[in-house]
This record gives sequence, C-alpha cells and structure tokens, in this order.
Amino acid sequence: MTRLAICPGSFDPVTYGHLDIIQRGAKVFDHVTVAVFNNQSKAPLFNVNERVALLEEVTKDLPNVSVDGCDGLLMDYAEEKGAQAIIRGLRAVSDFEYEMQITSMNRKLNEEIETFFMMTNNQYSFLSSSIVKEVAKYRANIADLVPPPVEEALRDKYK
Ligand code: COD
Repeated sequence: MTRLAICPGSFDPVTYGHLDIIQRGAKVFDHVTVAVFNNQSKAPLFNVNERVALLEEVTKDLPNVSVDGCDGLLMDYAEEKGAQAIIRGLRAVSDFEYEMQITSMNRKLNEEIETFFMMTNNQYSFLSSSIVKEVAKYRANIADLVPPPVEEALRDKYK
C-alpha cells in the first residue's frame, strides 16, 4: 500500500522552513502532496498559482513530492486523494495551541486520517513567510531564508 501524506499550508511564499518539513516528510512517506490553500484569514502576496509554481520549482529534485492548489476543506481534499496522513511543522511552543485546535477539528471531520507533527531544524525555528515578506519589503538579504527562485519572486513583487 502506498502511504500518502498531505502537507497543507498557505506557503505565501515557501521558505527553507517549509522545505525542511517537506523533505523530512518525503523520507518517511511514499508520497507527499504539498497542498496550497487560500487561507481566508491571511491576505496573500502571491496567488495560489504563483505559490504552486514556486513550490514545484523548489521541490523538483524530490521525486516523491507533488504540489497541488486547493480549495475547500483540507480533510475533504485528503479523503478524496486517499491520504493516510497530514504533516504539519512545529517551530516552537507558540505553534502548539493553534495546531491543537486545527488537529482536533480535523480529527472530528475524519478520524481515519492521522496528523503528524515534525519539528523543524533549529536554524529555521524563527522563520515564517510573514517575517520573510516583512524584511524583503525593505530589501534586506533573504538568501538564507528562502530558495533562490522565491528570493527572485519577492524582489519582483517589491520592486
Ligand atoms: N519550520 C517548520 N515548519 C514551518 C515553518 C518553519 N520555519 N514555517 C511554517 N511551517 C509549517 C507550519 O507549521 C505548517 O505546518 C506548514 O509549514 C505550512 O505553514 P503556513 O504558515 O504556510 O500554512 P498555514 O498554517 O497558514 O496553513 C493553514 C491551512 C491552510 C492548512 C489551514 O488554514 C487549512 O487547513 N485550510 C483549509 C480549510 C480547512 O480545512 N479549514 C479547517 C481547519 S480546522
């Protein structure tokens, strides 16, 4: 049986922190689908197609990773794909409360699909898409925070 995990998020845009979790997930599961959602509570800088394209570019060397743009409920999507698991990244204790809420609700929606949490590499524990956008806006050096195609896309947005 092929073990499929969904790695959901906004990825606006993808950072080295996201990539760390995707790479770890790809070592454990047969296939990982990165699912890019429009998070209604966040006003995105990149549209879903742009975010998908950047993720495809930076994961192209991972043969068991694919990327999909998604709408609606995560658990509906996961069920439709026949996934066994959801992967989420944890940076710090502060992530835990939000993740617990989402996971409890998701479990209520579908008890069969398990959520797995993975701790990020320490060097990315402070990293978020919001922080990257904030500093990119002021043209700070972001080379060690995001892969080169993302750096270029951010420069384009803020030029
Ligand atoms: N290191 C490690 N992991 C990280 C890092 C980092 N530096 N930065 C982010 N991550 C992890 C996050 O913890 C998360 O697991 C993933 O990477 C994606 O992060 P974000 O910030 O891009 O995505 P979120 O948290 O905004 O995603 C929220 C969802 C889109 C998954 C959520 O809103 C959702 O499921 N939406 C679909 C609608 C739905 O089903 N809603 C009901 C949920 S209760």
